[in-house]
Amino acid sequence: MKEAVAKLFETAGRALSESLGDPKALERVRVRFLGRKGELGQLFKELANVAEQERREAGRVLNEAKVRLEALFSEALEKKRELEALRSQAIDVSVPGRRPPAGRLHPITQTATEICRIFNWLGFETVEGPEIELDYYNFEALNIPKDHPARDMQDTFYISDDVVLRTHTSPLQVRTMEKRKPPVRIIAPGRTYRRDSDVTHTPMFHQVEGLMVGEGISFGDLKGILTTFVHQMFGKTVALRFRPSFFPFTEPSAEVDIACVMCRGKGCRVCKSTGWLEILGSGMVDPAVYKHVDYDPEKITGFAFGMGIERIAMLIFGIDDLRLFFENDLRFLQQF
Ligand code: 2NM
Repeated sequence: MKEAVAKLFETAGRALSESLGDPKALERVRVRFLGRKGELGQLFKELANVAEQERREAGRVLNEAKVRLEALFSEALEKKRELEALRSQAIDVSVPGRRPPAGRLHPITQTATEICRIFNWLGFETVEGPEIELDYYNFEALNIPKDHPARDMQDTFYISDDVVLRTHTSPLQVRTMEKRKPPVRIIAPGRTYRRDSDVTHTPMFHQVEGLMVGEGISFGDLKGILTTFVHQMFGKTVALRFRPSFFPFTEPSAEVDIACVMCRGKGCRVCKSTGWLEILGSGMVDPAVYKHVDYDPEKITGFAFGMGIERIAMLIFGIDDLRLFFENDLRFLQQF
């Protein structure tokens, strides 16, 4: 009997290790040895043929074998479950990664950021302020009198008699001068609003305005700073010119043109055959503005400038329709 049991263990052990990877085979092996008509059961039946004086001992051996065999199978079953768990959790490190969808900055934001970066590098501090503004800061303090055409109901969104949506970011320059003593060197980006809507105008658009005031600031400083800006923004070889203009808050005033970025000055549809593109307005701050912020116009001089970001972005990126910036079509935005 002992030999038979030892033999049983030997074959069972071999069968077990051969069937480990395969759950069905494992069950087959279990039935073969431990099932009702299994090999161990067969040995129990043979107990009847064992000599009486040895039967007790043989029975003990068989019972012990049954316990050990069952333990062996449940161990194998446990191992099999662990293997399956590992297999189902396995990570295939060779599968190519999936890139998470990433957003990006709107081309208007990119352009405004670049403009501010250049002026920050020139020592200008970026300031921001309210889009809902007092008539006083938007017009009065900027030397735009009550009967000036810029204040026309046609152009301005009025919230009440003395509150408007800012039509430019200049009110921020006034607010900053009111708070700080000269010298002041600031750049003010932001949203601006005008009652205008056609192919080349949207009721909301973006501006960057700058201001540099202090003792002894001249028109030469204006030309130097704005020339440096144009060279940084559009390239060092681009031609530019200062052309006389008018703004209520500056005197003298000048607009800056650059040689057309499309035809390099030869004349095309973009520059309307002039070879030049207007990109910003500027001038020496009118003494009337200093009176409103309690600066002494006898001591303090300075210049200011302003530009539309949409226009700059169109030139930089070669976009021919302003409205594309406001449609939020991902096919358009993903190009930048
Ligand atoms: C422009 C053109 C010229 C300007 C003036 C001022 C202030 F507050 F100092 F008077 N801020 N911005 C200015 C001057 C803006 O935009 C085309």
